[in-house]
Amino acid sequence: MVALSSSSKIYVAGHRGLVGSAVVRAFLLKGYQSLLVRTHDELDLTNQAAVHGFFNKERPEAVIMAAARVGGIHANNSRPALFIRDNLLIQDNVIDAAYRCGVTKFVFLGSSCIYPKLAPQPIKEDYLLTGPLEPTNEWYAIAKIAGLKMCQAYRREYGFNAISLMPTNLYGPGDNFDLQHSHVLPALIRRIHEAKIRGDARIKVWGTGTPRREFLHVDDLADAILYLFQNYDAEQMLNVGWGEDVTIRELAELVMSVIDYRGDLEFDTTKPDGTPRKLLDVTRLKGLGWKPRISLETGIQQTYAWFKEHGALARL
Ligand code: GFB
Repeated sequence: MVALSSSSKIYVAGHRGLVGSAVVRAFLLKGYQSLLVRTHDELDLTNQAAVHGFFNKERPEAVIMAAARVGGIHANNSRPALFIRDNLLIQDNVIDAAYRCGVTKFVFLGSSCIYPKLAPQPIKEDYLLTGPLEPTNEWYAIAKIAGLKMCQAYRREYGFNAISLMPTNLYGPGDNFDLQHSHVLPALIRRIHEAKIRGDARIKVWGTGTPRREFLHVDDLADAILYLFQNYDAEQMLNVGWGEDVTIRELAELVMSVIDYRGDLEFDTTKPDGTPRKLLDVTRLKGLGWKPRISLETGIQQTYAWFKEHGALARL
């Protein structure tokens, strides 16, 4: 295991996003004092020269790669070029610069959408590249597959110590609550909250409500990242999930009960369902000694409290 101390310089890429901000919270709490961060205005990660210049100057010892172009089903489906271009550029620049500047530990983050649309459930890491992808997010998925393969290739050829983690659908404080471009959970929190305030009799839910999704609180993910940062140094990528999933209808009902909204659900079947199910098999991660703690109900309560305090447009 690579020895990194609490004073090691660790670059958290994407520290203002949902994942990056949770990583910063978790690492600070654990005593890591030398976190290096840059806003998008300070450093454009799609700019190769800027990224290499930054690494040459700052020479971080470790990197948590939480920077990515992300969004929900509509954002992915409507902006294929943006999603594949930005993600390929960002990860290519950061992985290569980190290797060239002697980074001794690199954590790459992917997504459960890298797996085939109709993969057997729960999805084991070995099912990667065994079938066609879900069309609504194949551009993002292809970029993420390229990222994890790049990490494996750099490990094999150059001995670069990169690990890759594949989180399931995430949510939590600092999420994007935009009604068009966000993921389902923040969209439902906002839509149901606003419907309650207006006194609407019903709310709209995209799709049929039958797809199943697994949700992991971002503070659990940050805890897993910290644990694996300290305890895992291998090529094999790891799924990070909660271990159970719910239908979108069940999710909407849970959010309604947390918000105490008594209206009806109306399903807008002109909107896509996406993949029918993507429950991750987390046997490997459990075997390494880590498990999540924040139940979906507790996590939604906490995220709703954050949303009420910060508002729809707030990011961390
Ligand atoms: O969270 P979501 O956008 O992403 O949608 P995916 C999950 C499910 O919730 C889909 C339904 O079946 C949506 O149709 N849904 C219902 C809604 N109401 C809404 C709503 O108001 N907003 C949204 N966004 N969905 C994403 C990928 O797929 O998952 C990304 O596109 C990434 O690439 C991410 O992998 C984790 O789970 O379908």
